[in-house]
Parts: sequence; C-alpha cells; structure tokens
Amino acid sequence: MSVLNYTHMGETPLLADDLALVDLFRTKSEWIWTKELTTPPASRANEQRAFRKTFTNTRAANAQPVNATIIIAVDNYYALYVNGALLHAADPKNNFANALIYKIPVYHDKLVFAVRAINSDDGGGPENPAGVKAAIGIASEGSPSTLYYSGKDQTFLGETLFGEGWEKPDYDDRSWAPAIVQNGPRFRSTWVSPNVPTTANHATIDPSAFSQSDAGTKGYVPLQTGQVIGIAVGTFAVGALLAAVVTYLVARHRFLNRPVRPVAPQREIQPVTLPSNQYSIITPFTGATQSQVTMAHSHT
Ligand SMILES: [Ca+2]
Repeated sequence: MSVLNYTHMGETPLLADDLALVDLFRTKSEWIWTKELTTPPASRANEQRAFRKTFTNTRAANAQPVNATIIIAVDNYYALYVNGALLHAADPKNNFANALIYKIPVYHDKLVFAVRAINSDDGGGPENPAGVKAAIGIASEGSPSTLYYSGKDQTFLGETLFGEGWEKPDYDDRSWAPAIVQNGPRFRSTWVSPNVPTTANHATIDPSAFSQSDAGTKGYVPLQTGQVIGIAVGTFAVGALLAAVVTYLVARHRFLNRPVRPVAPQREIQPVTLPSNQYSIITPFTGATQSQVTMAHSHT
C-alpha cells in the first residue's frame, strides 16, 4: 500500500473566519497526552504516542464538510495525518513554542485526525514534559463550522502501543483511552502559550487516492477540475484514436478490394498514430515524498 501524502501548496494569510479557531486554540485548548506512570506533564523521553480525533458528519447531505483547519503544537514534535494521508511529516525542528496551521479540503463525512507525537530528550531529562495542543475547525456547506479543541473535549483518544494502520480512518480505536489533560504541578511553568502564525499552510490531495488505498471511508468523492479536464482530454483522445483506426480500416478495406489495375501505382497506407501525450489520461500529482522519523526507542 502506498503512503498517501498531501501536497503542500504554500502559505496564505489567515482569514477573518479563522480568528475564532485561533482564539479557541489560545484560550481553550489544553495540552493532552496519554496516561503515564510518570507525573504529568512528564513522560519518558524518546517515546512516541498516538492520538486520534474523529469527526462524523451527521448533518444533511447539503451540509457536507468542505475543508478543515488544524492548529497544532506538540512537545516535542509530531507527524499529522488526516484520513490516513500524511499532512505533516515528523520534523524534530518543530517545537512546542510554535504552533502551525494547516488548511485542507475534505471529501468525506468521516474525518480522522491522527497525530503521532514524539517526546524527545530536549534537555529536560529522561522524563520531561510531553503534550499535544490542538484546535480543529471543520467548515461545511451552508452551516456553521464544527470546532474541536484538545482538553475538556474528551473525544481525543490516545494510545501508547499502536499497531499498523493506526492513522487510518477505520482503524479500531475502541480500546484507546481518552487523552488526559497535562495539568500536573509543573504544568503552568512548563509551557507558555505557543506562538500562533498569521499564515496557514495550504495542502491538497487527489480525492481518488483515498478510494484506491482505503475503502474504509465511504463518502462522496467529487471530481476536481483537473480530473474533469483529464477525463475530457482522455475521452477526446480515445475518440480521436478510434476515429483514426476506423479511417485506417476503411481505407485498408478499400485498398484491398480495389479493382486490380496492374499499372496502378502501389499506395502505402500507414496507420495514423497520435502522439502519446494526446491519449494518455492526465495523472494527477499524488504528492511529495515523506520523510518519516524512526524512533530508536519507541514502544519501550
Ligand atoms: Ca518534551
């Protein structure tokens, strides 16, 4: 199974609609983690934890979710997936002091936001603060956005030992426990409020990639403009190719059945071929290579 990747399109300034989510992140969201044997907010260094937040659209068909915005900061860094597709590869250069914002189109009625959070040995010792702080906004057609935030919302699930496919939408997370708020004695002095950028990272993905690799998410999958053009070009090219073949066959038939005239010059009829780029259906760009970080001491 190939790895699904979002394709990053660049940064754009935040819109007025984003301010409510930014405010939620700043004022309501809290640092969450899995329940540990250590005293919160500490967790063992060089270990990773997995978190999942599931959204299921229960509104009418005319209120389909159309895009999502995610604000996230992690102590210390993270990989982020939406419906199994990698949106942000684990990057040790990230840190808890600086949040990042992502904006993506969505194509399904069920959305699973999955975070693999890594607590590194950042000078804080073998047990040091670990946490995920996030706010998620899901905009739907013709209805108010749905907003989530880590903390009091107990629907963020966490797990210490997680198996293959843990980030996939239909992964069975029923044994996962609600993530806990990291409000131990060191909490207030540990984290300052992370910086929130004024721009969002826009990313996109070919919706057909989901149906090819993960049949679990059943939902509408609208065609993007590029695909419609691709299919149109492809259909036209196939039609042109068939027309060329028919022309050739008709001509060949006439040639073979022509009256025999020994003195007539030989005619050579060549099949008409189209340049390859005229009948290959445009393949949508499927994304960049991910750079995964392998933890040396995971699951210990
Ligand atoms: Ca840490």
